[in-house]
Amino acid sequence: MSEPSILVTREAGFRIVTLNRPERLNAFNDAMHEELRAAIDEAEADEDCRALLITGAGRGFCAGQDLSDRLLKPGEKPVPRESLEKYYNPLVRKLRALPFPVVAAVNGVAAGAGVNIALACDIVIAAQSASFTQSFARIGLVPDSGGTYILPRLIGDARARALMLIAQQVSAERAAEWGMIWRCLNDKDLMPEAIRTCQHFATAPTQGLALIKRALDASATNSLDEQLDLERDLQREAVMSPDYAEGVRAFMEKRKPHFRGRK
Ligand code: T3D
Repeated sequence: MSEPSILVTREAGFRIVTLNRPERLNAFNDAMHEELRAAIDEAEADEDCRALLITGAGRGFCAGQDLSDRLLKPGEKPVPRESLEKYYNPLVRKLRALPFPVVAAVNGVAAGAGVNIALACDIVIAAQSASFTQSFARIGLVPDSGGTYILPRLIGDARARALMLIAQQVSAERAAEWGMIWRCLNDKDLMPEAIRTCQHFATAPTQGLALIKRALDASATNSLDEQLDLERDLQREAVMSPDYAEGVRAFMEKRKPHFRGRK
């Protein structure tokens, strides 16, 4: 039997999903997409799951689409590819909409869709040896998986435009300096810190965090007026949650809160 392309570890309150095609720097083929989708759907269906950690096996995080699946034989005509519609777009939409935080622990090289999938996660932490390459222009493609939307919003148009048109590699350190990712850490500190972050989320007010994700996602296109209305609506929901009541009670009693999470 062949190795699974996705490994899932269940921890208390969160799951670790490892992209597992290290010989291809964890590039996506259809089977890996299917397995990742199933792993994320299962995490979403489990009310005890309050955070997801995505990382890669071996020296890479993810090299985007497996190009060996795209090699045409001499004389063969290109065929339309539905990979964005079928896999990459639903994946990015799902990561943004999950009702709990998603942490990307970028352990090594990330290229193509691999970069933009990491950037679609809520918290991106990278090892010092990791790098990010919008490699699409090297092979005549357009950056996808939300990259042309998310990257300029993170680092501004000038840097995003150059990175995408020149397809130059960016080190994890530079990415952190530019605000493209949350943190760059020594390689040995990456997984412990990513796990600590998920452990924090595993006891956090998850429903409130899900509302924060919704507010931030909407802010990219809303006017201030629309955003104020949205904050009002989301806050109305948050105020009614048992976690808010518990948060206030714990604050007044000077103790740690016991949040219910997704239940
Ligand atoms: O068609 C559609 O569905 C459209 C959708 C597209 C979405 C996309 O993601 S397009 C972008 C695809 N990805 C790339 O263009 C990146 C290709 N990879 C690279 O540029 C480099 O490998 C890296 C910059 C990521 C890393 O370079 P380096 O020097 O550290 O490693 P390497 O030696 O190039 O790669 C190591 C092995 O992984 C190597 O195999 P080998 O020679 O040891 O047998 C290499 O061929 C393999 N590999 C790396 N990336 C891919 C890959 N094999 C297949 N597909 C890959 N994307």
